[in-house]
Amino acid sequence: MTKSFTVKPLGPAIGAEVLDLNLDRIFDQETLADLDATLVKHETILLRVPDLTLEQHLAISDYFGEAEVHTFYPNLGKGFEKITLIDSKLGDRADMWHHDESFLASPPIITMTQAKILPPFGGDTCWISMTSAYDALSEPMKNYLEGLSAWHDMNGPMTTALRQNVVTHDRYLEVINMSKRHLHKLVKTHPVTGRKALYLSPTYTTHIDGLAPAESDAILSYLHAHCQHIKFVFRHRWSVGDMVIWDNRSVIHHAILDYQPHQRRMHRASVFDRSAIKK
Ligand SMILES: O=C(O)CCC(=O)C(=O)O
Repeated sequence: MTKSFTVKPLGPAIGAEVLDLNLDRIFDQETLADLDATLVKHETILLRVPDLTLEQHLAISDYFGEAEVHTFYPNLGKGFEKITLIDSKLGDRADMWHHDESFLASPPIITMTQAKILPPFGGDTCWISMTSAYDALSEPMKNYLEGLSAWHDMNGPMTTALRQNVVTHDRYLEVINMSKRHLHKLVKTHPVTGRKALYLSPTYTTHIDGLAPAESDAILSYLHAHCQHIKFVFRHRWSVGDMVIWDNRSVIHHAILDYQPHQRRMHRASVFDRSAIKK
């Protein structure tokens, strides 16, 4: 059977648009498997699907893994708890580089976000290919990082959001009290492609285990600057109905907060690896 869509790469390392996708075939296992393969290859893919229903959004997420109820963002409720809401009117903006929920032991592997309300300008999202950033390091640096792990902690960015007074204290204090943090390897291998990727973000990564604070700060700040080189970045200007799916095992992302006082509202679903849940 021929593929039910075509793929247009949007950059040399990261980003591709899925064209001519027939939504009637969105539930075909073959179509979903092709989407999965396209995602893994291009790390971040764009679908223009303004007619996608909430049920279809959940059906796609169900193919990729076990959809979560997000740790701290609100959701649609009423049977749609697994559709997370990121709405600037509620104070949620995601304007920081991060892997989704890397403070968890098994963070979501894939996230799919659809634009519902957009500001008249701005509000783009950017993704960094952490595989390309890894590939561009020297061999001695790759060897040095190989054995290292770093802590990812939820409380830093939550406390910042509280200090900025953009979210309600009840909601975020509850989250801060969960005090979630986890130690992850600094270099992870993608289970499908076998490619290595850096695993760190200025948002959640607090320090490299076992290093003196000054050593850890110096290496993390070098790595953050290295990853954020524009040659590793894919940037998308949203239209209402666009859905972007990204592979958290290969990319970090950042939504640009340059549209105030306008509203920006996104629906998103993120999924855990089912094989990791069973362990
Ligand atoms: O709103 C966006 O564009 C990105 C949202 C985000 O960071 C997330 O879903 O984790």
